[in-house]
Amino acid sequence: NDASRSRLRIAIQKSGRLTDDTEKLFKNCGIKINESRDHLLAHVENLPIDILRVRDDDIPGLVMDHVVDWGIVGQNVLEETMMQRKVDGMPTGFREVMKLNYGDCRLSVAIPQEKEWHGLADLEGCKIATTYPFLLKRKLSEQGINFKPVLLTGSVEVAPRAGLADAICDLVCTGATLQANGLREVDTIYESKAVLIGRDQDLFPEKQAIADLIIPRLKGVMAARE
Ligand code: PRT
Ligand code: ZN
Repeated sequence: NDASRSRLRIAIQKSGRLTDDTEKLFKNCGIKINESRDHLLAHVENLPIDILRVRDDDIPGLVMDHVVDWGIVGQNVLEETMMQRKVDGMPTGFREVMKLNYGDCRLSVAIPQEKEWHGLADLEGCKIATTYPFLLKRKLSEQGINFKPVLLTGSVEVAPRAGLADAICDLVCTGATLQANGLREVDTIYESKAVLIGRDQDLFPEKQAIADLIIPRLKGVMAARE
């Protein structure tokens, strides 16, 4: 239909750690989102842009399946989803439009405070709780280390205390969560920030024109905040 040809559709996180920074960035670029966060689809009034509010985990797939033109997501989620989709035989194509200057965090291995640590080889044969089994496996395989993934999508940091795992591999920002749970960070396996990605296909000319208008504004706003 007409809107799908002429309005640039961007998927952003509905509610979470990337939402405020994304909305602030858009606002500073003159992209005015008036609808509240409860609306799945928000029409930008002053520009031909539609904003789709979804869970961050769904964003890479929406771009790779060509359901939206652009998406903003953490590189951690992007990489993990890509590896999962390869295994599932699903499309994994996308283009990086630009890296963004927020959402910084690292995916780290942490172990109980009192445990000894000599290096990643200590993880051989261990149970490791994580939301990111593919990123963890990629890193540990490089070093020839075998482990048993324990998949948790939340409360990963309580797994060792609950007797579910020997170690965890989770996102860390300040380290306060690890500390509060008696864990210590011993190795960083991936560094992440938010990224703007687009579908791996040329946009319709009307949409390309919107992209060409927005990209310099995004770069300008980020440069001003450095
Ligand atoms: O509901 P939805 O699925 O959309 O959200 P979500 O709960 O899966 O994701 P959310 O909002 O927690 O995170 C979105 C993205 O923000 C992540 O994929 C990362 O790219 C990025 N990000 C940046 C972080 C953090 N910083 C972060 N600190 N994501 C998670 N955390 C967690 C961390 O795992 C720990 O449990 O925040 C907690 C506090 O961290 P500390 O170290 O500061 O204590
Ligand atoms: Zn999520």
